[in-house]
Amino acid sequence: MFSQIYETIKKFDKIVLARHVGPDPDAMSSTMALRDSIRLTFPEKHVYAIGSGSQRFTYFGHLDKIDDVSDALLIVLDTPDIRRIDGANLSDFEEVIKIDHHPFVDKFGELELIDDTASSAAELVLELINNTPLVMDKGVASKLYLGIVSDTNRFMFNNSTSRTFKNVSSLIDEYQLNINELYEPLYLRPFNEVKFEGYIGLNLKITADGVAYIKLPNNLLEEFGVDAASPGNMINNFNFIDEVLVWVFFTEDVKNENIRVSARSRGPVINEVLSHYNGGGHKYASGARVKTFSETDLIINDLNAVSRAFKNKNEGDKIENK
Ligand SMILES: [Mn+2]
Repeated sequence: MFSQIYETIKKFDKIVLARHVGPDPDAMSSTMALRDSIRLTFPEKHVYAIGSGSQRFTYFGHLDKIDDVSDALLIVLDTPDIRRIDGANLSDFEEVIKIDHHPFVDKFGELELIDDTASSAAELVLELINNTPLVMDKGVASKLYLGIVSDTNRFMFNNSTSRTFKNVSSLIDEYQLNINELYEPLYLRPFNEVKFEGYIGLNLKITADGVAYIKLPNNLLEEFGVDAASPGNMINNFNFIDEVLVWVFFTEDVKNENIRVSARSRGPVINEVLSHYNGGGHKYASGARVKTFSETDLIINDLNAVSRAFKNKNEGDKIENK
């Protein structure tokens, strides 16, 4: 698969890289790093990383604009479903490649490198570069490192395996990465975000089934001077709360006229629940979008049900093991 992808990249003069809407560091990292690597390998090619920009991720580099995509190859990264591709219309392209680590949703590429045991799309790009003549430099290596760190939540999620550690170890070694320097742009944040996180901690509600939730209307975001993406970016900081198995933030997004749903779990599988609400993602880290806050009560109910089932099963297992 690696060499097939490489051969296809080699064939095209114009290459566009896209990722999912509402980008996260892995989406940014994997597209920007692969773009830079293709440019380093084939300086004569025209390579573009597209999608809506985000002020938070400028340290990954600049996004590109392209109007005419005729005869171009599209590479979609970190995105399992067609409807979440940001800024690219599949039928406009000559050929499409998918590189992804989410559970399979839509088939849309002639070539699809899908591995949901990989920690991140960045890790797959790293392996693609390592197994083909594609070129890496310190800039590419730094970007990939940040994508992996972010999608594994600093190697805490169970998608970090010995494979991830081996990949990262050789990356640090070979490119002499100063990882402390790299963390600063990724994790530095303004004080108002910390205060907002404090507000969430003070106001989370926890159901009898171990589901923690909070509804965050726009006026609250304005009061704290944060945006609709902020809660989703701090949700991993609410892991390992004794009383909580599943936690979910509902954030009003006035720009897109919907409610962003971000959910995490440390046991119950939650992506199936969210797939019923225009969402999806990983087993223990998923998101969705709904139209109104009233729909969020249905999501809480459904999450209660999977959390309850998980608890009951665990209790059952414990009794059987006695
Ligand atoms: Mn990812």
